[in-house]
Amino acid sequence: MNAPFNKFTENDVTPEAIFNANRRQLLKRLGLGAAAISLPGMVQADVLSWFKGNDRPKAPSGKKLAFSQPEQYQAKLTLTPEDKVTGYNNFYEFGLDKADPAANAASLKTDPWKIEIGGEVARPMTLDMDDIAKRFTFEQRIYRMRCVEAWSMVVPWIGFELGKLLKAAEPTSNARYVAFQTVFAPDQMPGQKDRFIGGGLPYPYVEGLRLDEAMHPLTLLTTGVYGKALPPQNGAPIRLTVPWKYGFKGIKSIVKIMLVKDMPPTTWNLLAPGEYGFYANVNPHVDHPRWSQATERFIGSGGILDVNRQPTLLFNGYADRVASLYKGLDLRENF
Ligand SMILES: Nc1nc2c(c(=O)[nH]1)N[C@H]1C(S)=C(S)[C@@H](COP(=O)(O)O)O[C@H]1N2
Ligand SMILES: [Mo]
Repeated sequence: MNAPFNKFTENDVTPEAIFNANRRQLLKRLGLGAAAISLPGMVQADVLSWFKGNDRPKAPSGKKLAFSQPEQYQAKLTLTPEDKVTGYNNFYEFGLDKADPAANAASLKTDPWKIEIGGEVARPMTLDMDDIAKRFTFEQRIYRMRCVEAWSMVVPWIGFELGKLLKAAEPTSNARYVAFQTVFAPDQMPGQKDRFIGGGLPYPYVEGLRLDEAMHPLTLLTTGVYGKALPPQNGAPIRLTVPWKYGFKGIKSIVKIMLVKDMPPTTWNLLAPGEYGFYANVNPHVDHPRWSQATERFIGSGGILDVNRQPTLLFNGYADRVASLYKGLDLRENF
């Protein structure tokens, strides 16, 4: 992403860009001066350690979850390895570097946890994670995941349809959008306290969906990954997964879900409205103002020399399921 303090784009830090470059040359090439060379977090882990593949944080082992594996959602796609799914993250509350969340997010207290569902509903409710496990059955769904920064993964998430929770709350006829909020806990989330650590985003992180998007069966509330409860860096204990949209829509560590009348504010849109829209549907034909979205770098099992560029798919490959939601909408205008 491109917070004010994150001076280079994802395209500048692809393996291609750093091939044959040592740390100093790289920083120079990125136009960063001597001061930047002392920025250890941003550059070293993402660019150097990460794709060397040798000093990633070990995947934490969360609690095993009970879940089914519905055939239609066990896509036959090459999975991104677990250590990358749980070690290469965006969670700016814990820092801007891809390795920061895995290193720092254990400070977040995720148990006990309460999530409030309210606003334009007949049955507002507050649930803890036990309530959620009792009311909803979890399924594994293998989904493509595409970050707006033009990298992608394939992830075996575990969760349940957001629509089932919303139905239980009984949206009123006024409800047209759903607004989500991440926990605000500056004492546990250094990025919420310090704008240099948190990239200058307004916190708490907020996101939103149109009600029909939220009710779509592909839209998940996610409680686990790789067979276990979510580790904190992936948004424990509960986060959103909307597989046809850019990753920033997948708000983590949710405490509040409000049904509302008007389009709610969203964090990246507040920061840079010309770059990150409300819809954020994955679309190879609508470029980010500063980089192409036509292709993406798939993060698989390879190391620094493997450059897995592949074409970006319209709606991230889910067009047959979701394109009808956007009939008559100009996708370029509503990016
Ligand atoms: N609260 C919060 N949620 C967030 C983010 C964040 O910084 N804070 N980053 C988003 C972005 S940009 C992406 S790509 C995904 C990354 O999810 P993952 O780390 O589980 O792959 O989380 C999204 N949810
Ligand atoms: Mo992202």
